[in-house]
Amino acid sequence: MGSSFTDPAFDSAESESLAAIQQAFERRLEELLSDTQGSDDPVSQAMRTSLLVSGKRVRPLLLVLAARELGCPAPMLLDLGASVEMIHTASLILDDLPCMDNASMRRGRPTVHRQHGEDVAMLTVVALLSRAFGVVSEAPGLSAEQRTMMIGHLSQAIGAQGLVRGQYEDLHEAHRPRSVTDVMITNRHKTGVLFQVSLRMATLAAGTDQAATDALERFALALGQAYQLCDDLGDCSAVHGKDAYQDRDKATLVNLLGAEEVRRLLNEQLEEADRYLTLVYGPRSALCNFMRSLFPRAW
Ligand code: GRG
Repeated sequence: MGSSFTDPAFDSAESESLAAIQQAFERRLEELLSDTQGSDDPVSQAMRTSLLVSGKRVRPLLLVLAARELGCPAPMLLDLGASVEMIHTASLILDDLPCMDNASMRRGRPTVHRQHGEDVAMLTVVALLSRAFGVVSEAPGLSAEQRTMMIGHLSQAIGAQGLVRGQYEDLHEAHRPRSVTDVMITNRHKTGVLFQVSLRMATLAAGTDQAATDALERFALALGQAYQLCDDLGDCSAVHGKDAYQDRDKATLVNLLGAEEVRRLLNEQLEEADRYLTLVYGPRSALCNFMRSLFPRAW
């Protein structure tokens, strides 16, 4: 996950186009928050500082790359990616609160509640979630049916059987003895579902057939497991800009199985992700190269 967009995994043309997508995405995020610009209310300021900082933008880039390679035109994709990034950022702010992970640093900066207080942090979460749904409802070039389906999938991904469930399990189960399957289910809810909904939005935007939709959702879930395993291995904590050793006492797979076995599992998940991608795009795709760049030690 320590990738930059000049990784050797990309050939120069792809690298250029990925950098261009990333720049366009940052500009669009800024535009979508334009009503908060120059505002001196702390919630608007916290929305800007939490969102318009150096996140890796993995989920929006997955969405945009997947949909572009399915032939979908670009403008609406940036907005859809922005909505997912707003939800992801909201989840990080909530996760950092003293009643949850009690983190002091995020994305290389003091956490929102440390900067502005817990009340502002919680209101910022609500404001970002609300804006995320607003962005989908206004995104250009979508039919009413596409919008409704996307909003339904996003709501499920966040809800009691999605991110919320993963977070609850992480807070309340992770300090007890757990099986490998239990931990993988939590990881799926904490990380996989937001990757899955990003790919789902890409396939809905592109109007893809069911077989490709299924394959890309399986790709996303395998990638989500790999991402979480990489995080557990600690290979990535520096680039997260979050507190180190936060997982020391948790039943992570590294604590249960040891680092070597987790590296083997990580490679297994990446191979699975690769297989599903190949089914849809063939052996060479920008999405595949992007995935590889996220795990430089595995390849
Ligand atoms: C309010 C949307 C919402 C959810 C409520 C708090 C909560 C439930 C869920 C949080 C779950 C959680 C903390 C998942 C962590 C997933 C993860 C791998 C985070 C790190 O993602 P990166 O590496 O970080 O993409 P950056 O900062 O680069 O975006």
